Parts: sequence; C-alpha cells; structure tokens
Amino acid sequence: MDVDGILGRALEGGGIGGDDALRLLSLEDPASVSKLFAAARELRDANFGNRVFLYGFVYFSTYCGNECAFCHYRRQHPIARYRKGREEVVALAGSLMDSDINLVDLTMGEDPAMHADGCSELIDIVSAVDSAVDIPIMVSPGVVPREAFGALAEAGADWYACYQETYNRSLFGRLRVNQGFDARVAARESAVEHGILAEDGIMAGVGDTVADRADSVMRMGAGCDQVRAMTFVPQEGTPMWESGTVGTVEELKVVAVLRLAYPDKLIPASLDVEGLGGLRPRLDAGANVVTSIVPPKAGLAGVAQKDLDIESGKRSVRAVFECLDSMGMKAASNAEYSRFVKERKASL
Ligand code: SAM
Ligand code: MD0
Ligand code: SF4
Repeated sequence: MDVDGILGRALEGGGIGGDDALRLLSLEDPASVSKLFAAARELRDANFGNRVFLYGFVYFSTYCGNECAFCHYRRQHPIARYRKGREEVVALAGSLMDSDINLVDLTMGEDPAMHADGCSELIDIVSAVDSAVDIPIMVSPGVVPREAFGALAEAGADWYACYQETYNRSLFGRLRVNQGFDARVAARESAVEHGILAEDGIMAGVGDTVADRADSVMRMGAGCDQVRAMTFVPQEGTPMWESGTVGTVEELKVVAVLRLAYPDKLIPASLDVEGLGGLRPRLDAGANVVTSIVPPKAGLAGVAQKDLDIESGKRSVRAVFECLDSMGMKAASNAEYSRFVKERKASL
C-alpha cells in the first residue's frame, strides 16, 4: 500500500502493521514526513482534543549501580551526585502540584541505598509524597524486585516507567551492560499485575536500524498506557561519547508512528533532549504529554540533558504554558488528568 493509503487507513481506525511502520519510519522526503505528522496530529486531536498533560520531573537520586553504556549517570562515571531526602522530595512535589503540573515523576539511578531492604527507602518516599500531594505519582527506579510492586502500589505509585530502550536483544546487551532484557519486560508486567500503569520507551540513535525501530514500535505497546521515544544524546566521558547519534527527526517519526499504532496512548514530548525549543516539533508529531518539566533553583538535574534550559527557567511550567498557548493547545487540569488515570487503572 502507498503512504497515503497507510495513513488513510490509520485515520479511519484501521491501525498499522509492522510493514507499515517500517515504510513510514523510512520516509525521508519532507512532504511525506509532514503528511505523517499531520495524520498523527489528527489522531491525537481526535482522542485528546487540544488538551496536553504536564509531568514534573524530580530526579531525586543520581547514584546508580548500573553501567549503561549510554548514560551520564553510569556507576563508573566520576561525576558529582546527589540524593534528596524525603522532606525535600515532598516539598518539590508539592511545589510542582501548586504550579498546575498533573503528575510528579520520581526518578532515580539504580541507587543501592534506595533498592536496599526491599526498596524500603523508595517506598517510604512515595508514601510521604502521596500523603502530602494530591496528584498522581510515577516512579522510575529501574528494575525492582517483583515483591516491591505491591508495596509501591499501596504507597501510592500510579505509574511505573521502565524503558526497554530497544527490542533488538543483542543491541540491548551492548547498551544495558550486564542487565536482563527479560527482567525489564517482566518488571513492567509485574507493575501492571499490581494495578500500576506502565510506560515503555526506546532511544533512537544508539546503533539501532530503522527496522529495529519499526519492530520496537510494534512491540512496546503491550500492556503499556504510555510509550515514548528519545533521541540518544552522547555523554562525554562515557563509552558511547563518540559513537554518533541520529537527527531528532528520527525521534519525531517514531512519535508519529507510535500515535498511528496507539491512537489513545499517552506519548511524551520530552524537554530532556532539545529543551524548550524541541517542544513544538514533538507536539506537532503527535505527542500529548510534556515531560521533564524541572523547576529552576532546586538543584535538580535532567538525564539526557543534565542542565540544558533548567536554571534559565526554560524547563519551567510557565515556559511550557507559553509554548502551548502559542500553539492553541491547553494544559489539562489536575481533575482531568486524575480522571484519565483512574479510568485507565480501572481497565487494567
Ligand atoms: N535509572 C532508571 C532506569 O534506567 O530505568 C530510571 C532513569 S533513566 C536515567 C531514564 C531513561 O533515560 C533511560 O531509560 C533512557 O531511556 C534515558 N536516557 C538515559 N541516558 C540517555 C541519553 N544519553 N540520551 C537519551 N536518553 C537517555
Ligand atoms: C523525561 N528526563 O521525561 C525524563 C526521564 C523518566 N521517567 C523520564 C527520561 O524526559
Ligand atoms: Fe543508571 Fe538508569 Fe543511567 Fe542505566 S539509564 S546508568 S540504570 S541511571
């Protein structure tokens, strides 16, 4: 089928198959790529109107015992690290809620101090945030043991984010050195079994082919209500510093194809790759969540971009509101987002 045929069928609710995903992700000429983005926007608008959800990002511990080849925070990288205490995390989450952010994403490296004793420290922090702050909570703690999910759900975790990065197993082994591919899949499944919504994600530019990305797109929907793509940003002093990456248009194409494959899932536009300047193109490719909103002056870091746009306030909620306004889009209220989360949890 030609590209117009694939897009037309997707717009009529017929979805896309793996061959279609490959075809669309291989598009190069600007006119066809803009048609792809337009179709993705149309499906996004049909499902979510002009409403966008806003996620605040609290990277509360940058300690990590893993050695992911792509990551600035890998154990062997000699960088300054921090670990925020419970009260500080609660205060940060509260100020995000007060500035009309819909969810707080509590993210950490695989910090041994947080993982010790059945993840008791992490569970304690989630529970303290849940008692004090009335917006949904996402946790991004890396792989945690199956037994921890019950306690995390009880403590108030609404979402569990754990990204596969790629569905190419041999590439996974080179990226997430000494980690299990199946353990990551199983962790998301355990979360869902415990009534927690799950997010999966991939990176573009980590040595993946277009065919890898098409395969990943088709497989990452399983059981997840949120799916994402981020362009790999090489990190100085890490093994992949000089291994190259791809242009961000590849990420935008994945966002659009994810939208065609999963019209009603949440798909982030992350500020963590290109900062505020990258927001509009991601929304224009069919994303409907802004992630990695980080308040200035709180001593918080990003992941792929550890400091881009943070202290200047360009990753703040106010800057995001201005951008949404200029696009005719609107931030959802906390009531709207909480209702969405409740409905999705009910249908798990
Ligand atoms: N430590 C936890 C984990 O690995 O699951 C959660 C936080 S981790 C820093 C979140 C995600 O950031 C990773 O899964 C990866 O997709 C993304 N990431 C890390 N380094 C990146 C980089 N240099 N460029 C783009 N994305 C990156
Ligand atoms: C983001 N920096 O949303 C964050 C992070 C973890 N759940 C998310 C990668 O871009
Ligand atoms: Fe640690 Fe997560 Fe970075 Fe891997 S991606 S090194 S687990 S912080």
